[in-house]
Amino acid sequence: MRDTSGLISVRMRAASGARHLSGAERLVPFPHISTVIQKFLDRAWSKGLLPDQIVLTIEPLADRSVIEIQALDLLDLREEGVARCRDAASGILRSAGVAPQAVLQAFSFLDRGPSETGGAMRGAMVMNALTGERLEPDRSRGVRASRFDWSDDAFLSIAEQLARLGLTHFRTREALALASKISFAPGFVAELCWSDDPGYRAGYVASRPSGYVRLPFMKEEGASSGGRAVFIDTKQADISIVTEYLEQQPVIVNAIGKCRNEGAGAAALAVS
Ligand code: WAQ
Ligand code: MG
Repeated sequence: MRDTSGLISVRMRAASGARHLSGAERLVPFPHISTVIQKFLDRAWSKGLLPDQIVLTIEPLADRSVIEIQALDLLDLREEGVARCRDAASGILRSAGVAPQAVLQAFSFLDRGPSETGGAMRGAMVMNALTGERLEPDRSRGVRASRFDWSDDAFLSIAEQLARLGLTHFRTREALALASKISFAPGFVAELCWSDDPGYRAGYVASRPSGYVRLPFMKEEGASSGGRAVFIDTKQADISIVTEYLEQQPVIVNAIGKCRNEGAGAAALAVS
């Protein structure tokens, strides 16, 4: 049994006015905090957008027990073009049990910027998987998944496995840990995500049957829209239970799943 006592949640968010620019999460022992903070500050200033506020939160977990999970399997689906990537994503979401109408709603919100002001949100939309209704109480902020990280061993293994597939960007490693935590949420059905960073076009869909399916072109070059939609089965869990798990439950991803790639046209393999 790993000793997870004494872990500290370190979080960063950077904003310009009301606009969310970037954020990051770690769960580390005390001696690592200063290194983590330095990396977070580098990131907050590295985007070419000058934040006018950076909020750092350093919060010991106290006595809340930590759940250890295995990462989702990852499929790097080398589909070409936005239309084909989005078709593949929609198909996988529908196979996982998201109603077609809810899939369309999610794409339309992420395309126009899901926050009330039309920009990116700090957190995720939480949607009813059958109706597409948005459930999160604050539609500008969304629900931010927090208090999760890779274990040191799992981080080294996943970095190596992803590098074999040519996936060396920190975003992929972070998104896989985040999606893995989210996939254990009560009532979880599926997730859709792409970055709000105009220079980063890749995104993913995740579900228990498909694992994490990475798609290289979820939006056009230069588009600054993006975000996350988490689809839940409201018969199994209501929004308050889901939110509590996503925000509060400490999760360490201590084992990796299988990582592989497939060429264009192989979306059906993701769900078979
Ligand atoms: N919890 C909930 N939602 C979040 C969180 C979080 N911890 N962090 C970010 N979001 C939401 C928020 O609305 C952001 O605007 C949006 O997701 C995108 O965040 O395999 O980098 O950090 O290479 O820009 C996909 C990885 C990258 C594909 C996703 O997201 C790959 C990414 P970003
Ligand atoms: Mg971003």
